[in-house]
Amino acid sequence: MPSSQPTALVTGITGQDGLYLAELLLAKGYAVHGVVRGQNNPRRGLVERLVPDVHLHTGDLTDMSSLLRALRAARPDEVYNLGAVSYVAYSWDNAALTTDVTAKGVLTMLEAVRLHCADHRGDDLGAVRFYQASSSEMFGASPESPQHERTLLWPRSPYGVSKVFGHHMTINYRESYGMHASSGILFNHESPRRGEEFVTRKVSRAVAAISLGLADELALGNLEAQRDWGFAGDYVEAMWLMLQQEEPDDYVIATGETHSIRDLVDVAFRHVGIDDWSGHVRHDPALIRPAEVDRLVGDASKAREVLGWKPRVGFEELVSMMVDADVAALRTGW
Ligand code: NAP
Ligand code: G4F
Repeated sequence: MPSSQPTALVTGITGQDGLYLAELLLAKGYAVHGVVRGQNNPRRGLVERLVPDVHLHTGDLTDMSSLLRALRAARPDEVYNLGAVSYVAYSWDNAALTTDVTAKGVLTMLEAVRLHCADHRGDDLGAVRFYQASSSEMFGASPESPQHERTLLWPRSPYGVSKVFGHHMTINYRESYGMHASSGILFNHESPRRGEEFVTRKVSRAVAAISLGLADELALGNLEAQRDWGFAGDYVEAMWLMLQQEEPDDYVIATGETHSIRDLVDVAFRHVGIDDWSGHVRHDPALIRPAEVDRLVGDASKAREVLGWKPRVGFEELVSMMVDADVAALRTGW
């Protein structure tokens, strides 16, 4: 960490994790820069409202020169590559786009950092530390449980395959060029800022609406899949900790507990006083995925031992927090 004010550049700043990470870094005294894609991006205003001190740059992970410009303007000590097409179900219908952004975009960003260091940082590849947002989706159908850093990767979707590419490319840049490049293999993490396409937020939003008499039904796909769900605010702290280590490395970040979608629905409905929710939930076969990841549960002992990281928010607290936030938002007509 330099003695002057540290600087970070974050791709995916408009997403759930980007916002929590920006808040964390600002609180730690960083100058924070973010990459926002597209013209008139509707989420740009959200970033400007929630984290007004962040400096925004227009850029896209598929556009190398835009990333080089952002790097030159920010001169970061740390780059957090959070940008991705991140919705697994969408990745089957848009497999080529997912590959361009979620897979090749990682290579483009790594290469942009390498070129930036060569041209503007005295060829010092250690001048910029790099974090890659890898995913437990990479484990997919792996028979091992719980999953750890050396578990076989067996992705089950174009998204998962793309994340495996980005993960190995990050390791390869570390091994080939000595870059300080770390990869966080994060299990599902959620919050009131989670996109409404993901199951936790879809459930919290619908349960809140049903409890207020604004809706009656929630359509869901596979209720039996199991996920290791944590709180996004806890997980961005792990990202930061990885880049504070002397040596770059890969870490699983997880709670070590797994719950089914059925458990999630049950906890959410019980939180608003509805014990028998069977009449409110409809099974929609269209929401079943071409290939499912049946069960994820992570072993984060390495992160606990090396980073001193552990999750603070438990499953029931997380679900209650999300339902309460959606009730409050719906009450104010948001
Ligand atoms: P998210 O809310 O979906 O945010 C994704 C971000 O990527 C958004 O800011 C989005 O911008 C940006 N993006 C999409 N296409 C881009 C492009 N072509 N160029 C630049 N940026 C682009 O995801 P999240 O939950 O915050 O997750 C952050 C990262 O962690 C992602 O890489 C995700 O795959 C990974 N991850 C997430 C979890 C989880 O459970 N949340 C677990 C493991 C790994 P727009 O707002 O403009 O769309
Ligand atoms: O909430 P999900 O869409 O998250 P998924 O597929 O686990 O992916 C998320 O976590 C990954 C980490 O493991 C990230 F890398 C990724 O970017 C993303 O953030 O679905 C969770 C489970 C699946 O098994 C799905 O089949 O919920 C099941 N599900 C059942 N009904 C549903 C629905 N998922 C969604 N989104 N919508 C449903 O109606």
